Amino acid sequence: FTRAGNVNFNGNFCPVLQDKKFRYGTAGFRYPNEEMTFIAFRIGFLASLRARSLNQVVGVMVTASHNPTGDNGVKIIEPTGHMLENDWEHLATELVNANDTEFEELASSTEKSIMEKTGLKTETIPDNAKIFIGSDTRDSSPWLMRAVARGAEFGRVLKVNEFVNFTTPQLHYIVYATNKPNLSFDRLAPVRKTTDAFFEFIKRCPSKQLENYKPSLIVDCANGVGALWVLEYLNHPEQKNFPMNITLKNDAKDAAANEYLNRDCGADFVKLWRTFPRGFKNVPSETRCAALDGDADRLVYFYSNNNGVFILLDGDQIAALYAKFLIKQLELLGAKDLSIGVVQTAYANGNSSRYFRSLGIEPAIVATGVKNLHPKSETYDIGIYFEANGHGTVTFSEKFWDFVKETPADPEPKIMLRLFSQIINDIVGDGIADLFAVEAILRYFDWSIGDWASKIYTDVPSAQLKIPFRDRSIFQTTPDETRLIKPEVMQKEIDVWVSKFHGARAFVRPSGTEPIVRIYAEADTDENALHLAYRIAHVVD
Ligand code: NG1
Ligand code: ZN
Repeated sequence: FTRAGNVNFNGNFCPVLQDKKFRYGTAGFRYPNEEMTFIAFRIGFLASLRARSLNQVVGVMVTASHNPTGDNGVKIIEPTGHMLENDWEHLATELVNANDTEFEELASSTEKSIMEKTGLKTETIPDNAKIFIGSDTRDSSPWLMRAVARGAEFGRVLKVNEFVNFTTPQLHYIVYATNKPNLSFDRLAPVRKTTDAFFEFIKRCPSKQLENYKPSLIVDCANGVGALWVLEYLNHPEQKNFPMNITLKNDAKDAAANEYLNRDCGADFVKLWRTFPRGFKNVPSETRCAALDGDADRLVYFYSNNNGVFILLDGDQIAALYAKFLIKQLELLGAKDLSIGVVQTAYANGNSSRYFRSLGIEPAIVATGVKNLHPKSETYDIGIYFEANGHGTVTFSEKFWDFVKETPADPEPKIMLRLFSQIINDIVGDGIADLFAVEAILRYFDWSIGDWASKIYTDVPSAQLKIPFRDRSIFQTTPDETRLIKPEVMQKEIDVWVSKFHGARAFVRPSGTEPIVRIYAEADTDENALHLAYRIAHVVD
């Protein structure tokens, strides 16, 4: 490494690219892995300043989630387990875009001003300042972890723990738990929390004789780190009595894992193409299937019905299932003073939002990215947030925790609420914890996957396209991302096209993770939704 971290993972010198502007996007920095070394180094440096100014453990996750194996990324995790604060994202962007000669000077002036603001001497390294670096299964990850560690060292933090082959949500949870004085740090703590509560929940489900729910599930692991972790969940002390059996597919754990990571499989593939991932050809109809993404923070369900039609149950459907269960428990308890809310993005299927309205909940629409959904969700006693792509969870307020505290002779719905809150990873969206939460609720209602698909709502037809676009900075959207402010003409043309279709809506927004623009359209039929999306693609191109 040079002082600015300019060596890529092949060992080649890699000068900071000057013709490219890098941005801390929806999920940190995500680029082709050969461009990532100096970014990882500088993020390690910034994370060390964050850890020193707060005197706590800060996380850095190395992953490019659902993106192809040639990409990688880094993002900083706050001591609370949440996404990096906005002001610091700007600092990150500034540091990463500095050229090699500017960087050292900028690094030292940044360190000075941050430590001054904290009221500490520039060189202070408080005792609890520590960096946890996590990575998924990508080939380029070990190298980038080293770059992060060197960056942290450059920022004077030598206490660094590495968590290899970790899911993104596991790293978030461990950072959170380590900073909590009363929670013990243990790699398997979140796993046990979920499975113990799941066992207890299943024991207490009202219907003893199952008519519709079948306790078996096939999981597409996207050839990513989720495959290793689902096994950890199943490896429970009482594993012989595990209340369901799970078959893993696309669970390559060796060199092939990288070649096939997220390729024709995984939650993003299934959501985007609405079709079976590779390896699912012979799965019988009406069989419940689920897909994780490469770092296991997303989850979607799918199956083909008896007519051979592929049906997707995405993040919106999971949110609706959670809402149905949670509202039922609150009703049974007559607990009127606990607020319940739902947070979605512009990509939420129109019928999911209508379903929430029918339950008396007006969903809040915020900009794409968990960093925007999570804080809004925390404004409710029970906040359910999901991106349509399957990333989400449920958050709980202090009032909720007080309410579910164990007392003698607790009514059953209160126990079920408490257990549900333990199955879930309430710190961040977690594909595997969500999987157990979905299974628990389906078991509670004694529902087959077909019941879930038909008894809540059915999707309004929609289509999503992505088109390559180099200069995404020309786009500016409204805060909820449903309209373009710039280029103004483009929005006018979109409006004209939308008005030509029945029950339609559509929008475009620049991706925060890929050099593309995303197009989303809804209309009265699948063909029309796709047709409208293509029309809008022409407007953008
Ligand atoms: P971008 O590329 O900004 O649309 C995508 C997803 C987000 C989120 C991030 C992080 C869509 C439409 N967007 O962001 O929801 O998951 O990746 O991985 O799915
Ligand atoms: Zn992911």
